[in-house]
Amino acid sequence: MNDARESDLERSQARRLLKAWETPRGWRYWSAVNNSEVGLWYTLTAFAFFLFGGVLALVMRIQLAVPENDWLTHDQYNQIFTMHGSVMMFLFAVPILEAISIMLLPEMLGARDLPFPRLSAYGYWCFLIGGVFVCGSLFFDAAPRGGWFMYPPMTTQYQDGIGVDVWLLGLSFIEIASIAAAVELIVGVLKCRPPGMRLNLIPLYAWYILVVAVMILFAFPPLIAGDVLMELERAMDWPFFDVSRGGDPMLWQHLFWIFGHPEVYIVFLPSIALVAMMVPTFARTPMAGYGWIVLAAVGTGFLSFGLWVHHMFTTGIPGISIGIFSAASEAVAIPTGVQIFCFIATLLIGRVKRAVCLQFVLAGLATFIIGGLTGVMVAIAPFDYQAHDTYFIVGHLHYVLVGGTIFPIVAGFYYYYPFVTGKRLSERLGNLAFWLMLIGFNVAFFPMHLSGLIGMPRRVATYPSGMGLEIPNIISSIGAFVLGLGFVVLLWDVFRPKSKQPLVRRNVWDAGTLEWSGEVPDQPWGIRSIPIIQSRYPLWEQKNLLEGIDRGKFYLPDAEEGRRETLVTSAVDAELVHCLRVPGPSFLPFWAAVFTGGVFIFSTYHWWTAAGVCAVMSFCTIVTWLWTGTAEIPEKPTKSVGMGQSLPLYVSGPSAVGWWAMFITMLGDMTAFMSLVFGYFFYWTVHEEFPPAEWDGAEVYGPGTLWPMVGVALGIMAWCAVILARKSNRSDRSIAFYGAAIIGIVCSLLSALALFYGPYQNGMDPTQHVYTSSTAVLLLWTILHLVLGGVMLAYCIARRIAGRMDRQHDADLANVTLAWHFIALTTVITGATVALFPWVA
Ligand code: HEM
Ligand SMILES: [Cu+2]
Repeated sequence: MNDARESDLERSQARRLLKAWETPRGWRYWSAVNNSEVGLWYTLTAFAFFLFGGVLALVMRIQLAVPENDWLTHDQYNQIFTMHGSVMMFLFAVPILEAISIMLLPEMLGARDLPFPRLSAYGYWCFLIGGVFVCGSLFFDAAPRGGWFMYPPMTTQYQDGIGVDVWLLGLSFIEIASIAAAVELIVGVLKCRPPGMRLNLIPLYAWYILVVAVMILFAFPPLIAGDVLMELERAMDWPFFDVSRGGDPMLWQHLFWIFGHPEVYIVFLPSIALVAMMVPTFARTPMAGYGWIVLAAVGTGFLSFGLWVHHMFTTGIPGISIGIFSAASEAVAIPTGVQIFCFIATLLIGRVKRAVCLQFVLAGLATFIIGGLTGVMVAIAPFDYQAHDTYFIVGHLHYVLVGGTIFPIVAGFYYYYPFVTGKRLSERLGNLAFWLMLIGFNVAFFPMHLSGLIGMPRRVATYPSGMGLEIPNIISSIGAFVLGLGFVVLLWDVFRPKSKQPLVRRNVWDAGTLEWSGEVPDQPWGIRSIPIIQSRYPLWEQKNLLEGIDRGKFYLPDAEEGRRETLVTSAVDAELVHCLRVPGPSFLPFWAAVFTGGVFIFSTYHWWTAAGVCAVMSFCTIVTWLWTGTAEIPEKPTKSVGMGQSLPLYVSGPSAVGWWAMFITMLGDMTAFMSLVFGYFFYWTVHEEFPPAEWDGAEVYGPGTLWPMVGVALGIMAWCAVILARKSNRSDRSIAFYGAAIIGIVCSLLSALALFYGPYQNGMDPTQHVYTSSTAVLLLWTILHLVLGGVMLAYCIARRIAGRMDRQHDADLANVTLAWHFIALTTVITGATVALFPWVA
């Protein structure tokens, strides 16, 4: 081919590609689902919540500036600190890191998009709606007042109003969005890498995000389970935390901190991940100790699940637990130290270039280390007895959180600003913002350690004069405003007009990782063609890479059919598996989120009819979305993806990303369920007689043995029918398929009915005692899953009738079968727990 014809071809390919990936215009812009749009909205929204939380912090510091201040009432102050903590943790720290990942990860992996763009969009809209709802409550004097960890019985028996429900339902709704993003990110890292990018070549950021997303998957469900229990207690009077009926508030503390401690690392690790991308760039050398960092990140993730009891040292738990958890807490300093040493080593080996980003990175590491040291102090139980619930803790936690998340995120903000906008932030203003923030932060938070040691408790609206608390408090308040000023400078720098400033050149920082291969201004396709990767820093080490990418020399240079496509590769070696067609813009995720939000929001006010209507609407929207947007049968079995390769357009079972998403979701689901089971056995350990024969003079009835066992038997039959349906579909015996699927539906519904009938017939009263309520919650959970399993089967039947599923194209059925393995397991565990365990107990 001669040059002219070649460039003609390149141009028409690029035109088609652009058309396929075009961002919708006008009001349709909001139907976009592409990672660069959704990631950007997500980031900006999370940042807005940060500013809101920051303003609340300043309001608190005004109140606390002088002793015996009555500017705020105690009740207002309670709402404000609760909202500050909850907003910072749930609406800022976790979402912003997921947001940044949604935006950056595909670019780092040379993918056109994440595998489930509509899921990201759904997660975003859920986050926005839930966040506005939770924040809005503050303006109607309806905000939660129980602190960010909402301890019962205070929040179940001693607080009026709907504040606690706003917290439980609003935040559970947002946690679902967080889990959705986690699923997306795990599958993204494992399955959507460019060919050749084996696990040991992936950017460190992707490693960290993988670890964090897995942590979210196992940390959030226990909290959701706790939320379910507390909301059931508040709405239906099921006494999980009510001691007078055998409940125990300690279960909440366990579930909360099984989530709460990993949470600290969930927000810390992704920030460190940003640091791990910036350090090599500014040191101009690959990161030292890649393997060590990965091991340390994985190790931190594991260890962080074994530390939660250090938040409960003062609750009267046995000395042996205190000893074990105290030692484990100190141990986590080791992997954290390893990572920090690797960063410092890299900076020492390299030729460091000065930049505001790097200043923030270093400030973040130093601040985090100080917070880590006070952490080592409070992990020693006798010291914790003194410091617990004082301002020493407030000092400690902010050193960790601000050093571990805020400074690195601000650094990342400077670093990736040109990536997103094509413009640069000013180094001069950046320097000013840096010093204001660093000095302001230390002036604000260092004195809190002292006021805490003097004895100032946290969560108090004011303090008496004459105890030596005046000076540290006024200094703290001044520091807080200096810190705030630093953010004002940053905001000014972001919003000041930059139309005169020329666009930056491509790869402004001369970085080595793939996200910087993007053109300036950025093109919606992400990357012109997807290269083969052989190095951790391809832009430094692979010759002529950019030229090849731009000329469409690598994979997927074209969109012949006008569809959005990306590559799916194998999890370990990143060998090509299939060409995935990802869905384009749609308002369905938006409406699905609106209706799901309605369910949670109306439930807060106990408007059950409206909530029910929303539930039906959200179900219909989600089914439409799945029906039209997933597992579509392609017009041809394979397509050529460039470089002489041809790949299948449809796969099902473990090669399909949908299968992975289902598997991961079910792991999270199972974790929530196991937390409920944990609750049941926890109550067994705290009671001498469990189940009790009688309580308060009345007999206690359980669910009996017969009907739960019938339920389990029917559940297993349903599961067998599902497997049979899968087999029959594969061998194209359609009568057998329909028959088995219908039997599956009938059995699953009957099984649900049997699980309900046992307690009903025995006269079990869930409000009577924690035994009956914890039995009832397990049954309820299982019944809901069985019904859902039935609905999934009905969906498969409809798909086959409509010709959207057939013998080879059976991804839907493969995923439903996978879900059924988990549903069957849930049913068996529930049966064994509620019906058989009482015999041995
Ligand atoms: C912007 C500067 C900040 C200031 C001036 C500030 C100030 C405060 C103050 C004074 C309290 C104590 C309230 C009390 O016990 O009475 C507090 C609590 C808290 N802060 Fe901050 N904070 C800031 C940033 C952050 C950030 C970035 C995070 C998390 C990422 C955070 C998370 C928390 C949490 C979890 C609590 C505990 C709330 C509770 O006791 O329920 N803060 N903050
Ligand atoms: Cu902890």
